[in-house]
Amino acid sequence: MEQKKFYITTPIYYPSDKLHIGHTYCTVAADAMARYKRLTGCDVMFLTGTDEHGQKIETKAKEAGVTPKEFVDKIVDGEKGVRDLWKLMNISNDRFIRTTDDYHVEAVQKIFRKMYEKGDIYKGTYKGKYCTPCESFWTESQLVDGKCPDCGREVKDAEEEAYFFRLSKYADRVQHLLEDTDFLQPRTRVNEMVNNFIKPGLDDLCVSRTSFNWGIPVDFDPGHVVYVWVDALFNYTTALGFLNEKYHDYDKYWPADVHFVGKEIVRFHSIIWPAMLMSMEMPLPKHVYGHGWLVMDGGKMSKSKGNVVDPYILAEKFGVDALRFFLLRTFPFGTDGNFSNELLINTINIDLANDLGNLVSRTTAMVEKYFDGKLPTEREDTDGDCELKKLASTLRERYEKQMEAFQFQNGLEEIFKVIDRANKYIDENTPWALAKDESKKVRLATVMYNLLETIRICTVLLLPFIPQSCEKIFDQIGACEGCRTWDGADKWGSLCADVSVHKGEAIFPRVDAEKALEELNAIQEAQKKAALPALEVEPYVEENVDFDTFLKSDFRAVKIKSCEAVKKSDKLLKFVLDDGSGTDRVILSGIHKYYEPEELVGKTAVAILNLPPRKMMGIPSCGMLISAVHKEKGEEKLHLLLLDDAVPAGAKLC
Ligand code: ME8
Repeated sequence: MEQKKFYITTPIYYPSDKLHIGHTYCTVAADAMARYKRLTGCDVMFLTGTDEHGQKIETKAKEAGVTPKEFVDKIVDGEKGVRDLWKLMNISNDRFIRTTDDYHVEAVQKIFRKMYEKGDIYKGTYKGKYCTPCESFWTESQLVDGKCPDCGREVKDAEEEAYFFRLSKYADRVQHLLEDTDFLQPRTRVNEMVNNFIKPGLDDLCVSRTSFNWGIPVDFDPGHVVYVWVDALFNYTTALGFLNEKYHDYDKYWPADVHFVGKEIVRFHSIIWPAMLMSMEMPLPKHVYGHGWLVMDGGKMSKSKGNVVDPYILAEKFGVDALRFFLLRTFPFGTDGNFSNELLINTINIDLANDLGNLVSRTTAMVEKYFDGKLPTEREDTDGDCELKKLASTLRERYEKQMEAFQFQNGLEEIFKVIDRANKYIDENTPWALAKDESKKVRLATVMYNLLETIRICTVLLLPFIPQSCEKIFDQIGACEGCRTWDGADKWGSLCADVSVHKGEAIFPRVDAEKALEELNAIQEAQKKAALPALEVEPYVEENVDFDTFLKSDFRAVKIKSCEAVKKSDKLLKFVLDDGSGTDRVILSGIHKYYEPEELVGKTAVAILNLPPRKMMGIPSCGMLISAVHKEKGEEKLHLLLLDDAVPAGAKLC
């Protein structure tokens, strides 16, 4: 029988910043799917990569004082860059594409020319609204409150000579694809696409730019670069060798079985992408799955809000498998999920440390203790064993159903139902009591074997999620190569009857929740602070004061004769000042947070004198010292306005 093929892709990421846990989510999901399909015996092609052109990258590179290519090279290939992150997360991609790779550039030029020669790309003038961060053109009717419907930011009027793709020509065929097939999943995304984008009328799509250079040049019209989304979407085919000589797997793997994409780019993948493929007369991918976002406190993660979560920090603290597991166990793939550190720690402690980890360590410890690590081969099954055996030996079927529908959370839920049942089975059978009675040794061995078998089956099916930990569990329970496989996962009794276990260290140590939370919260606070503007000055006053009023303000140079903290006040300093009048003046000022009294004595400051006296802590204050205030990284800073000591007391400031 011919081996089944499976081609899966992630979106290719913009290397405009370091990737965060939200980006990791989709790649981990795609990796679990790819591993699952390999486990079932498929010949898998798993592609990821980076989408490196466009205005945003050009602008960021300019800000950083480097070329766009140098800029993206650092984020893609540099330390803790995109490739490093996927290595860390144990991502098993078969290929990695960069859209700046020569073979891709040449292929996109050929694709653009083909659609042009066919008449599906034509030259016109673009007038419309452009969102620079999203690199998207919008019509007036698509804007939400006059802003970009994707990111909510300001759009600007844009007009340029440009090439257009006849998207409108394919509207009916795309609508049929969405409504009448299972191309786009989950189904809930279909209405949104049809009602918001297709029914209001699909305009032709602007597919070239002249306002910046960092893109693939249109080879027959210099000055134009290919719209970044056209360039990016075709990566799924050029990475297989479509219209290039770098690879030769296009016929083998295309069409893709599934593109995993985030919900905000479903529009590009379910409308524009199929329309362009139709134009190119290429087969369409079988599915596009639009997953939800990981949000923080209800909002999308973004560097400017300082609420991005760094996967490096989490992986280092809790382990890669724990992080992979958390992402797919906690959130349904199709909808948004609210990330929190508490949730992460709870999932690790409850599912991994308590349920799975304990099951493995209790079972292996008992086999070591009661049988010196090697089970005898005789068995004595009872009716009470049937439920566990049945549940475990039919698990693969239930799990498969969920995995085929990309329902990772449900697939894991099925496994954990069996793990829970196995833990209960230990309590029901009380092996420690059986061990006390020599005549119950065979029964004890049976209970142990049933537990090891259940663990083995669950571990096979956990392989796509926590591959490194599964290998450790297999080693601990003495699973032979043959019983670590998909075929072995629905065959009860695959484990050798006289199996030897090797209890090792705890695979998922319990996390000290309080300590870990404190550390993570401190890191996130620091991050939020770092995201605040470096310098912030008080808002400017719009209202004018008339000149005469201003002249009435009596600003003078004053010498600080003495300065002391006001009793029972954290903030107030009491200044005795020489204002040139011959009589001491007392002013209180709430600046103790910024200055120690001694450091100000003898200095020449500025005060406004003709304010009505004000009592503070029972002491009258006659005037006000002038300071400069601003915020630095959100923290208030104050500098008392000091003059050259040559300025005499009483000199008027005007
Ligand atoms: O969109 N939760 O690149 P990108 C879940 N280059 N997913 C998230 C997320 C979050 N908090 N934040 C981002 C692009 N993502 C294009 C793709 S494909 C031909 C071109 C997901 O780096 C987002 O939804 O901005 C998207 O699917 C992916 O990360 C890449 O986003």
